[in-house]
Amino acid sequence: MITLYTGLGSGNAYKAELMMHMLGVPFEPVSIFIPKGEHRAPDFLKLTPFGQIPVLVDGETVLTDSQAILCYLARQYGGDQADHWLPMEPVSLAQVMRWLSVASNEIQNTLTMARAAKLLRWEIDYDNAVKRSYKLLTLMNDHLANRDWLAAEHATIADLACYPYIFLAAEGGVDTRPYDAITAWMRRVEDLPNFLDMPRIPNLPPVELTPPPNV
Ligand SMILES: N[C@@H](CCC(=O)N[C@@H](CS)C(=O)NCC(=O)O)C(=O)O
Repeated sequence: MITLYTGLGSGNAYKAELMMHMLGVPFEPVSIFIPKGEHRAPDFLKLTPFGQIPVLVDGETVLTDSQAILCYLARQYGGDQADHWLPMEPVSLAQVMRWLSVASNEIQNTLTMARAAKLLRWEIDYDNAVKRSYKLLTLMNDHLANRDWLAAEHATIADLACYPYIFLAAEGGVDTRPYDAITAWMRRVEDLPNFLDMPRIPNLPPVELTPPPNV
């Protein structure tokens, strides 16, 4: 049985949960509560010195990083859909990797940071994170204007990697509603077979949305 170290509110951990749910792979969740510092506990740091969730343990295999975990799940448990989720043909593989990089860099450093500033009171330049979030949303909206999926003609792990923190944008004060192509893409992701809604942190105080620049 797979064990997933996860945590309520973590978009990165949700990526792994979503993929396993969609593939019908059973797993046992172990909750790590970051606000209480459980990610710094010695036993957890033995699993990952980075002290981050998610961590996936499958037998002898211990994997960290949500993008890496998505790759593993697609190829190990994707069955006859493995090539769909993560194609091995060089150009298609590169297209998927490109958007996995966007998930772990551009999205993480803009939308995720704006949310961390609001939710976890991280001391970052919030206005700059919001400004760069809107710049990224504009780029992604343009990219999706004439295609259904980020990296291929069908859904891939790139879509699952990019979805969570765009879905959670409002918790960081970022308004995705004016971005029509992104909104339509999110609905397509949510309509995928066996989609799992992200469990939400209850009773979050409302966050004031920063108006987006003209789109
Ligand atoms: N690149 C990693 C980032 C993981 C990450 O930042 N996890 C957050 C929760 S969403 C965390 O554990 N933060 C605690 C910390 O960095 O100290 C991934 O994509 O999984």
